[in-house]
Amino acid sequence: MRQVIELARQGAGFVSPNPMVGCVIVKNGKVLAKGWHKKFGGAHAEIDVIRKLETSHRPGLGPPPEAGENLKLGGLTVYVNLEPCCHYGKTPPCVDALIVAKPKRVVIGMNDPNPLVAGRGIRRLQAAGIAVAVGVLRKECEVLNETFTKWVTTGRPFVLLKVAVTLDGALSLKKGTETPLGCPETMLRVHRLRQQYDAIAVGINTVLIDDPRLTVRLPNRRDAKFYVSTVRNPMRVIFDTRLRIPENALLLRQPGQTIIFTGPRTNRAKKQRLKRKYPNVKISPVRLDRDGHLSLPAAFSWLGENGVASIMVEGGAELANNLLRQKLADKVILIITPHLASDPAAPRLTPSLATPTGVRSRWEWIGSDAWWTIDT
Ligand code: AOF
Ligand code: ZN
Repeated sequence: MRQVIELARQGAGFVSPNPMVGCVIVKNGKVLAKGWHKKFGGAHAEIDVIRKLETSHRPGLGPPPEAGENLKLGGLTVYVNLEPCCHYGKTPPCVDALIVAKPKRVVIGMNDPNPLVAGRGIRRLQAAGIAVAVGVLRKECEVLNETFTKWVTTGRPFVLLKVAVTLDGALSLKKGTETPLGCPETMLRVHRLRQQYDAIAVGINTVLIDDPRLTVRLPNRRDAKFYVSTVRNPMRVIFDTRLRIPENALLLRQPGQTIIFTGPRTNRAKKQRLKRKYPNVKISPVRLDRDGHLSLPAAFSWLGENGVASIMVEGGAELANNLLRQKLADKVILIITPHLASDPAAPRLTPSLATPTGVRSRWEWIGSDAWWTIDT
């Protein structure tokens, strides 16, 4: 199952809003074939691995027309981190292919939380006389697909709030200045995280102060220089109640899609200009909440409906505080950097952050920064 999870992880950034799924087929303790769900809309992990095995059983002939056909899986065990699906989505049900292939046993990490599956896949396998074991490395499997589970059960994206703070808890060194910079190891890890999330969000003040690009920039293996990813950049999301975004903001000119959430009655001419100049920018009106802020639940619902299963909120103070106050963050990462703010007026996190202990909160050293991860 550990191998299955590692295989599944290779789909990170490519399969969302589908889950990451890996699968291996084992005989007498030996792995015969491995596969994983590689890309949204593509073959599921079970089909990928069954086809591989079939191709190796029929040299030169390629896979048969129906997955699982002509394959004697008798005596074989299938390991998969998620319950095989039993519904027609973009692909036919995996349980059908498994029932045709008829392995001796299917070992499953966790149930599929998708209401269309939710236990029915397991029952179909059992009804076909296949032994099923569920819950192997369940916790690890659940963590692997925490964003999928949130999205498929609520229709809203999993929200990660990531904030860098100084030793004395400030979100910037002085009022109105840039956020404290993490060490190089932190930066690298943040960009890796960005690549795994469907969207990155900031409030308009962060755009006005930092002029961030909000792209994935990772080092090239050969020369270790940092490049903007050509493979995948998450959607950029800007919360901008009064449409104050500068028309030449750096993030507008980056590859990938940008969504600007605005309140009602914003400057029509500016909207038109932005749309004309940047075809990959979408401006979406959102209702205001009682405090006059953009309604975060409404914005998240809109994103969820548009296939965004996960979002990383990267600042600034106002957005972070609103998220915490409304208890909308599913996970919080506080990056404590070795700086001291010189200004008592520098912004801080104001809502109390309950401090769960044990498995739900952990500390790590990343270079010279301390990362505190809290599952809320
Ligand atoms: C599996 N194996 O590798 C994956 C599963 O639209 P589709 O056909 O891609 O179906 C998507 C749903 O199927 C998804 O919501 C989840 O319930 C399940 N994903 N199931 O047996 C896989 N990716
Ligand atoms: Zn499937």
